[in-house]
Amino acid sequence: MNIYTTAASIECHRTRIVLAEKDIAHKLHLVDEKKMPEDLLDMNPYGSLPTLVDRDLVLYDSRVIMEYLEERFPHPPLMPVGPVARGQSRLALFRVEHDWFPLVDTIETKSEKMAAKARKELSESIAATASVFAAMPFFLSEEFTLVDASIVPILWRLPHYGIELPKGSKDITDYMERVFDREGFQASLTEAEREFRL
Ligand SMILES: N[C@@H](CCC(=O)N[C@@H](CS)C(=O)NCC(=O)O)C(=O)O
Repeated sequence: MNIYTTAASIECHRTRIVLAEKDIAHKLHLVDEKKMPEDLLDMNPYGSLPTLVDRDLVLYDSRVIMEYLEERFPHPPLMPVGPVARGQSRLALFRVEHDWFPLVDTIETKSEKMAAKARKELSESIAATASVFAAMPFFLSEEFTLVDASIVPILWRLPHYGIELPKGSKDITDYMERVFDREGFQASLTEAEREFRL
């Protein structure tokens, strides 16, 4: 199995976390998104990262890749079992992708004025979720799931984005310590990502 990812984007990072949590043997190709290799452009019409190649199968879009890995390598499971819990997990994934990912994109790529507004919005939105982080060891779950794999890349980058969570965010910082300490999370980090918290 081959995976092509950037060294530091949150979408790419969440797929590397799933690979590491499941201890899936793979070859990682770190790609500069501005210099996409020709063979990758031939395989993926969107020329986007991450891209996963598993024998004849080529997958792109980080959500599609994570869900494929979950089904192809069911152990350890990164989705709950029952339909209600799975529905809640999928809704949480949708909300993270819909509400938080675009704010990260604005912080990383738009003007300082827009980035400042996005920083404030992201910080407030994460802080407003404190009770969910407090309720269970992982997000809406007793076990680490795809939702955690999607949230952690953002939390890891908060200092890099210039975001300090408001005072009284202990439940969130405790959660951060729990997930940052995981073997899988540590193994998922590229050198560039390690530098976000040196
Ligand atoms: N929705 C996609 C977004 C991926 C994405 O935006 N990837 C960027 C790198 S962070 C990329 O491939 N940029 C190069 C391009 O689109 O040409 C996903 O989750 O995989």
